[in-house]
Amino acid sequence: MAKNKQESTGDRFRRLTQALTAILLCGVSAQAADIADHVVIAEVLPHPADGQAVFVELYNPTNEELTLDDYYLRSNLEHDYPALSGSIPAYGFYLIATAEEDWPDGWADPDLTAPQLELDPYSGGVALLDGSDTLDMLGWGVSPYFYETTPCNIPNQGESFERKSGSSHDDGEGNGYDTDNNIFDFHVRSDPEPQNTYSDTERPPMSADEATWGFIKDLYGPQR
Ligand SMILES: [Ca+2]
Ligand SMILES: [Ca+2]
Repeated sequence: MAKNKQESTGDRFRRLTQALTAILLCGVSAQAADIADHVVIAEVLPHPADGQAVFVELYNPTNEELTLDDYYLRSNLEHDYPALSGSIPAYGFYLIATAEEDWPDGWADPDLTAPQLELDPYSGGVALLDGSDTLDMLGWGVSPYFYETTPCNIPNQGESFERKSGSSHDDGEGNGYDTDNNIFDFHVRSDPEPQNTYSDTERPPMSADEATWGFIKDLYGPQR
């Protein structure tokens, strides 16, 4: 005859813990998978207001400094496109301006000036290449040269497109969210914030590994 085994409080707690861990890791993995593992286009101001200037800002969501020697930006199929140089810090930024004059006081200085980069203020796009590999694209308006899945809307003058930090945006957590759909991955900033290689770095939302360790420490307390 089968014994009716009573589940102990310890067993129940263990099962509950396992279930909670699984739920937590599923959620965190989905979030971490949407953070790019390469340099991305982080913020673009295609249609500056008076007193502003056109810029393209890049972000490095990885934990290592990356050299930009083979990196290029393209905004148009016919024009020459500028080669980048130098490097971008881990969790840091790199700023490209299209003109040397009229750069606003109070904005971070551009790391590179690239007059051959022509951004259309109404319907345009920009692509980031590493050698012949296209790493990332952002487009806006109607039928731009470059975009991912669905372009962003036509920008209002003075508003930038900023890549989000995650499925919801947190200003201090970088700009690494990349599902390859521009309309979901970017939001509009009414106060553009160009950041350069000297700007404070911003870590993307925590990785699955960090989340697992945090959860285990919370569960068992600090090691003695
Ligand atoms: Ca992308
Ligand atoms: Ca920015």
